[in-house]
Parts: sequence; structure tokens; C-alpha cells
Amino acid sequence: MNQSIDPAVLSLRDEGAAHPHAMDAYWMPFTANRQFKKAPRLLAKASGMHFWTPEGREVLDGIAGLWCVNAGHARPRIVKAIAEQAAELDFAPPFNMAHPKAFELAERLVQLTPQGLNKVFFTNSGSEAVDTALKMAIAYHRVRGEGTRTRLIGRERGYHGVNFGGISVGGIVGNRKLFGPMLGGVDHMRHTHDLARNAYSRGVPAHGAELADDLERLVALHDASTIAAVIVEPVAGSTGVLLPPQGYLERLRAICDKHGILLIFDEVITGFGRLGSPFAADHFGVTPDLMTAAKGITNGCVPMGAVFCKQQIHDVFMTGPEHVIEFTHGYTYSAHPLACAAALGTLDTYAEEGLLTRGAQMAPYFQEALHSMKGSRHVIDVRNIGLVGGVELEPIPGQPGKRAFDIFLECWERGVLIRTTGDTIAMSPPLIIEKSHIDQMVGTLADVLKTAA
Ligand code: PXG
Repeated sequence: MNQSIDPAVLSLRDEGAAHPHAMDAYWMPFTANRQFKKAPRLLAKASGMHFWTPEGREVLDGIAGLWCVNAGHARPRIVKAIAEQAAELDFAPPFNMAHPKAFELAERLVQLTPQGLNKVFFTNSGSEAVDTALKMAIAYHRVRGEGTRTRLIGRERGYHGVNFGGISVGGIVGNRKLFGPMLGGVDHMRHTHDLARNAYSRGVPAHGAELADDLERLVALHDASTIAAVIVEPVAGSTGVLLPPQGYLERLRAICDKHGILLIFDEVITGFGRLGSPFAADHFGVTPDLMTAAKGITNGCVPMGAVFCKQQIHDVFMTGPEHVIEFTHGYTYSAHPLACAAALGTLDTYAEEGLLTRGAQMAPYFQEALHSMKGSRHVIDVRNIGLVGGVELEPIPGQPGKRAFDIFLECWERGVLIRTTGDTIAMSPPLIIEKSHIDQMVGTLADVLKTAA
């Protein structure tokens, strides 16, 4: 077969294989590739609250990997569950077939979700969960006979992953501008960030519930009969840790109910204990119609996402002839056996260690530590909820994001991994964090700020 391939090409291939440390081939996601490859930051090992570099330098994980390793790294139950599953059943087709752990996991999950959200559809990421939820919302209206409801409403600064549905309802310009017109029939509410009125709030800010009335404005513009769903992050992470103003989510829920619009909470980062409750819906006492999750569902160990929906949304689909597929959607790796095993091990670990509510216990200490940075050089706001912290910096004029990124680099050098988005520094540590880790994380950041350009 290889005879038709130029031998020179084959030898090139071999040559490539002979350079396992070359960095050319890997096009890294959401990374400044050229800069990274000049000074790579590699992680080779992880356990508990820490990473180690290939040289053996210890780094405190201040962001739970990427808001996902909620129980900390290399937890024994999860490692064992994945290893055993790989040996026993590596794959089972999810269409027309299934494996027992998919059902077991679904039952376990809906015990944990807010009341009423008792059906779950599996995906492989948060982005896929978002696009699945949007499709489910539009299809729901159609199958129950209101097919004019196709419009989707998102919010400025929203992050809902990177697939076309998610960037269409999302509101981060840098993630949208390269990609053409995206989905039609989408509109956006204003974001809720308001430093003038809410800077240095502890927990949810007092001002801005009235911004939920933007939905009324969009209903007046488009008519409710054209609107399928509204999607928001209850607490927005990627865009820079934005908390909902007091009363905002309740108001959004009421307006959706009034107009028959489905409310979708994107809980990809807030799900599984981040705010000190299993879900943000529990924390705020507001139940959406659909809820997306990912990340902490498997402790980040194996990719998995999920959409939870209310019984009546599911039931509307279960009406046609029984042999016909009700929802023509799904992924080759939906409910993958390794992901299901990892998720079951994760739920056991969360339960045994009380991790889904531990954030509430640690939050007051975390809050005080974060707010001690008020008055530090360049700091213009500190925001916090549960085990999420945001420190917003005054940008360097004409170089947005540079100040925060340089601080990220210096923290990394000093053994603490944080995350930046624009000029906001985000912290979202594993839920097993101890006070000494909080001291180290915030102490390092405060020290770095003292000398930051
Ligand atoms: N929705 C929300 C609310 C998210 O935060 C996604 C969807 C997409 O999930 P996937 O699994 O497709 O990446 C996310 C992802 C950050 C950061 O800036 C946050 C995310 C991803 C990468 C970086 O801290 N959240």
C-alpha cells in the first residue's frame, strides 16, 4: 500500500517520530502558541492540591485545573474506577445500545440536581452540552406545536463554550469576531458588570436586578411567540467572574414564566459544589428548565458533559410512534463507559468528603483573604462567591490583558497557578483546599502585585 507514497515522505515521517519533544505539531487551544513555545510551561504530574513540572517543581493549583478538578487531583476512587472500567468494557455504542453504568450514573445525578430536573442527556464537554440544550429548547417548542419559537437569547459577556450555538448566544467579542454570522435569530441582554455601583461587593452585588428587564425589552421587540429560550451563566467565570445582582435571577425566572420562554442555566463551572451548594440553582433558589454541566461531573478526569431537563420537556418528545427516534441528536461518545465510571467515582468521593457543600464552609475565610487585596497596587475590584474569586486590575493603557498575564506568569514562577481573563485574575481552587493553601495563593498574588508593572 505504501508503494504509492514518496519514500522521502515516509522518511520524513520517521524523522518526525524521532523528535518526541518537538513542539511544532501541536496547535494549542486558547493559547498564544508562539509565546508559549518560546517559554513552555509544562505539567507532568498532579496529586491533591498540586501539580509538578517535569523538573519536579511543585505548583499549587489555584484553579482546579480549569474549574474542573473539584475533588483535587489523582483521587484514588476515581483512578481505580477508570482503570477497572477500561479493562472491563472500553466502549459500548450509545445509539440503540447502552451499558449499565450509564443508567446508574443518570439515576445518581438526578438525585443530586434541583428538584424537577430529573432527566439527563450526556455529552462530552460543556460546549456540546450548551449546543444540545439550545437544540432541545427549539425542538421542544416545535414538537409541542409552537414551532415559531426559535429565537435564542444570551447575554453580553456570556461564555457558553466554543461551538457555533455557544458562541452565537455567547457575548465575548474575541470568541465571536473571527467566525462569521453564526446562528441567526439570536439576541442579547446587557451584562450585569457595574463597577461604579458594585465594586468590592462581598458575595452578590446589591445593584442591577433591573437589568433582567432587558428580557422584557427583547420580548417587546421580537414578541414572545418567537423566543425559545434564554441562556445565562448563574455566575459567569470565563468572562471575569461576574456575579448576578441580588434578585436578578429570580426576576429572569419570573419573566420567562410570564412569556413561556425556557430558562437555561449554564452550570458548567458552577455545578458540583463550586458555590458551596451542589448547583448554583440550589444556591440561589432558582430552578431553570434546562441546566448544562460538565467539568466537575467527572472531576475533569475524563471528558463528559450533561444537559438536565424537566420531566415535561422530556415527555413532550415521547409522543410519536414508539419505534421512531424522538430526539435526533447524540454523540458517539455520549455516556462513554470511562466517563461514566469516572463520574461515579467522583460522586462517591464528593459524598464521602462532603465536598459539594465544603465550599460554603471555606468561603468566609477565602472571602476575607481575597478582600485583603483591596488597596493593593492596580486592584480596582475584588469579587467572590463560594470558592470563586476575581481580582480586577486597572489595565495598562493600550495593552488590555497584559498586566494580568504578566502577573499570572510571575505567580507561576513562584509556584501558584492562577488564571487570567482580560485584566481579571480568577481563582477557583479544588474544593479540598485548606486555609494554608488560601494563604499561600492570596499571599503570593499580593506579593507579586507589589512589584507588578
Ligand atoms: N459554559 C461555561 C459556562 C463554561 O465556563 C463551557 C460552557 C464550555 O465547556 P468546554 O468543556 O467545552 O470547555 C465553559 C468552559 C476560563 C475557562 O477562562 C473556562 C472554561 C473553559 C476554558 C477556560 O477560566 N469554561
